[in-house]
Amino acid sequence: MDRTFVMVKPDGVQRGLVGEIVSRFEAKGLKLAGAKLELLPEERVVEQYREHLQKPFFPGLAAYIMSGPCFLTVWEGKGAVAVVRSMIGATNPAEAAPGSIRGDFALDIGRNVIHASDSPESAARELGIHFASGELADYSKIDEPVLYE
Ligand code: D4T
Repeated sequence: MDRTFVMVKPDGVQRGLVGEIVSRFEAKGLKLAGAKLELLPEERVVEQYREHLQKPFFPGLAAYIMSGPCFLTVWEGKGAVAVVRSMIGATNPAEAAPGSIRGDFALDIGRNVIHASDSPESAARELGIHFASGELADYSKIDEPVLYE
């Protein structure tokens, strides 16, 4: 099964959207494999967003991500990376489709509520930044026989 890393950013936590967001992934059929609420240290924010280090928006992005706790999760399921990316919507919430998380709950690219890995390679990299192997749960879920062909 595929695994992806999903993080509710500090604006999503402050706005009380954690439950709604977790509910959407659960209802889709994805399996929660790890979760924690955490104030991210700067080193991990730099690692997470290393491709953006030289971009003009990076200092503001880093300050925002460290402004309060993030809710970090790992989800498993068939095609989990692409499924979750489509559920969160476009990076700019103004362009995100209604029905997507950013489309329904955000207005500003600098406060877009949620992050999710954009490829299986990114998912593996980001999981390694934020979770130790002992923090991930390996278990069967009772709905698996009816979820999958
Ligand atoms: P994240 O990584 O947060 O899930 O966002 P995306 O994967 O959808 O988009 P991204 O990597 O291109 O951008 C990372 C992060 O930077 C913020 N951002 C981005 C910003 O504040 N201003 C900008 O102009 C851009 C392009 C939003 C998401």
